[in-house]
Amino acid sequence: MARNTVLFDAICNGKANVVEQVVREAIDRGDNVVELLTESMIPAMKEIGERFARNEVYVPEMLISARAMNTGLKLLEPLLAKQGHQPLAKVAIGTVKGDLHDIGKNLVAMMLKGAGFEVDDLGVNCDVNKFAASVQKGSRAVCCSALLTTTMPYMKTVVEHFKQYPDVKVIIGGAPVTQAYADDIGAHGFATNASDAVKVVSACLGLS
Ligand code: B1M
Repeated sequence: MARNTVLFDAICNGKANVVEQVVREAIDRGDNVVELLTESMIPAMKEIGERFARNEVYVPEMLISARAMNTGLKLLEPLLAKQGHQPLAKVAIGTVKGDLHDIGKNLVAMMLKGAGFEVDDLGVNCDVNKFAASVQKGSRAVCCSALLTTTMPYMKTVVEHFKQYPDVKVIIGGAPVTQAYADDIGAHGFATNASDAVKVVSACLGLS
């Protein structure tokens, strides 16, 4: 599928009403929603980040783009999440302490739900106690998201904590995170994007 430039521009310019209209029309036409995400919506967030890095836009513009993106994601969520099946396993997901970015984390949560996992979404700014409480309630994997180089090191705190529970797998991801970093801190897995996260979580839990 080619890029939907109206959708791409609407997210970049923070036009939530246009995003809503275009996404609804795409759903009604039966367009491939995963391609809509990967070809138009995610690249728009990348573009806004590049503009921010070049000082062409500032935090308020990033925020309204994020709101526009979330408007589209809410419409896509029911299509990405299958209904009525037995969960494969319960997993916790959260953006780590100090970090408020949640779009990527939300996407990973949606794809995990769509693949049949029961997802305990802990939100943003999660400290290790939040992840631990979810494990006490049955989560077998802990998925950590970080978008800032300053919050990424908190993932090591999470990994260290769960070393005492060898059955609990810690899987990490987010724009600044790499496989080398995951290896360095001893995480069980690293995923580059939401569909990769499904594969990595499944593999770590012995489900694939
Ligand atoms: Co912020 N921000 N931001 N921001 N922001 C970045 C991350 C930045 C790269 C922009 C830039 O400079 N180019 C930069 C970080 C630089 C760095 O750390 N070196 C930055 C900065 C500096 C900041 C502030 C410090 C700005 C300020 O206040 N001066 C501030 C920090 C606030 C805080 O968290 N404490 C801040 C604030 C914000 C907003 C609130 C305005 C807003 C977030 C709104 C929200 O999330 N609700 C925002 C946004 C929107 C961005 C950018 C533009 C877009 C992020 C995004 O949603 N990407 C971002 C630029 C960029 O990333 N290029 C930027 C789309 C999303 C689908 O991708 O999150 O990477 P991503 O998720 C992917 C994968 O990474 C992976 O799968 C996802 C789907 O494919 N993945 C996982 C993610 N989590 C995973 C977990 C897993 C597995 C895979 O677990 C297993």
